[in-house]
Amino acid sequence: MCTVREVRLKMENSLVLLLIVLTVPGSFQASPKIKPTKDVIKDLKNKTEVVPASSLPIVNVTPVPEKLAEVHIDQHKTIRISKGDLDDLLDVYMGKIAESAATIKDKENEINKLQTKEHTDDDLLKRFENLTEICNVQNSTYAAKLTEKDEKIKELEQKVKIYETRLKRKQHVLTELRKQNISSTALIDHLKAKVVYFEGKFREKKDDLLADWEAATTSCIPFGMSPGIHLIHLPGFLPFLVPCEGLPSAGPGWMVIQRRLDGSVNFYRNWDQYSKGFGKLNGEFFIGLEKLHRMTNSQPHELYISFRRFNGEMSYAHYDDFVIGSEEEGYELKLLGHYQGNSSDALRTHDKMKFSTFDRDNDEFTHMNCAEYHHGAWWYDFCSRSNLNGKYFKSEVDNVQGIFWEPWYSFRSLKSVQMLIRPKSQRELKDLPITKRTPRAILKRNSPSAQQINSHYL
Ligand SMILES: [Ca+2]
Repeated sequence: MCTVREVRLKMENSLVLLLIVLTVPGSFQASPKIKPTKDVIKDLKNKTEVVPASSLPIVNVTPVPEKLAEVHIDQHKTIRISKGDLDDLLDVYMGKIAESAATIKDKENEINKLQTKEHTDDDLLKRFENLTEICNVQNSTYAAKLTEKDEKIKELEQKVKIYETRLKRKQHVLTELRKQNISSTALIDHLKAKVVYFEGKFREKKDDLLADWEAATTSCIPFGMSPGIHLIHLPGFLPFLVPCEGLPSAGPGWMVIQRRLDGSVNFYRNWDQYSKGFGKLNGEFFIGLEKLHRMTNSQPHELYISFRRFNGEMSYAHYDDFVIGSEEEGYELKLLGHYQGNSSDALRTHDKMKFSTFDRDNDEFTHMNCAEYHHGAWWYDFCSRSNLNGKYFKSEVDNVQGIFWEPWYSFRSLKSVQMLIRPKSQRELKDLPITKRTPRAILKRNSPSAQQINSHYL
C-alpha cells in the first residue's frame, strides 16, 4: 500500500511528466480535435494488437543529460527530475497502459458478447412479434368462434326452455292419463263383467237358435203364446229370424210380418228393400215380400192386423186367406179371403193388386205414382184405402201420406200397427170376436167408382 507521502510524490512526478510533455517538442502532439471515446478505444486496440505494450512509442525518448530539469514550485521548494526518474515513471505508465489495453480487450469482448446478444434479442423480438401477430389472428378467430358458440348456447338454452315447457305439459298430460287410467281400469273391469254377462246371454241365445234350428220350424206355431224372436227355415230358402207372438184376442203362434210403433224406421224405401225386408225385429220392421211369397205359398195362411189410435182405441182386421205372388207377379196380393174384425175391410180394394214402390209403379192410376203420392209402398189401386207403410206422424192427422186404414177415403193417421200371419190349419177362430163377414162381391159393389176416386185425389 502507498502512503500519503508516496501518493503525493507520484502526483508531483506526474506533474513533472506533464511539464516534460508540454516542454519537449515532439514528445506528444496534441490532436487537432477531440476523438470520440469509441475511436480512442479503437485506436488503442489497434495499437495493442500491432505493437506489444512494453514497446509502445508513446514518447520520443532521446538521450538526455543526467539532470533534465528543475522545477521551482515556490521559493523554497524545487523539484529535480532525472533520467532514472523518467524511466521509472515510464515503466509505471507503460504498465498502466498494458493494464488498460487488457481492460479494453475485456470490454471489447463484453461488447462483442453484448452485440451478439443484441442480434439474438432482435431475432427473439421478431419471433415474438410474429407469434404475437399469429396469436392476434387466432384470438380474432377464437373470438368469432366464441361469439358463434355463445349464440348457439343461447339458442340451445331457448330450446331447453321450450323442451322444459313441453316436458311439463307432457307430465301434466301423463298425470291426467294416469288418473284416467285408474278410472279406465274400473271401467274395463265393469265392461269385462258386462262381457261375461253378455257372453252368457249370447250362449243362451245361441242355444235357443240351435234349438230353433233343430226344430226346423216353418212358422211360429211351436212357440204358442210366448213372445220371442225365432229362426224360420223354409225349404230352398236361407233361414231367417222373425218375432213370434201370441195374442189374447187372436190366439197363439202368430208371426209378425210388419210393425209400426214410433217412426224410428224409414219406410219410404225402394222395390229391392221391400223385397228383402228391413228394420229392427224388436221394433219397426217389414219382413220382406219374398219371404211372404215363400211362406204363403208353402201352406195356406191367414192374416191378422191390429190397430191402435192416438186416443188409445184398439181394433183389428182378420182375413182368413192371405197369399202373395212372386216377384215376377209383382208380389200381387193374390188371395185375401174373408174379412172379420171391428175396424174395416180396408184391404179389400187392394185384392189382386200388385205391390208398388216409388221406383216401381204397379198401381191402377195411370197418371199418378200412388206410392209417391202416399209416401209409402202398398198394393195400390186407385190409389188406396189403407196405407200401413206410410209416413209416421206423432199425432193423429188427416194426411194422405200417413198410416191409415179407413172404410172410405179419409186418412186419419194411426199410432201403431202390427200385421201378423199364421198357417191356416192352426186358426183358433174361437178366440176371435164374431163380426159380420163381408163377401167380396158386396165390397166390389160398394166400392167407389174410378170417377169418384179421381175426384178425391185430383
Ligand atoms: Ca200409376
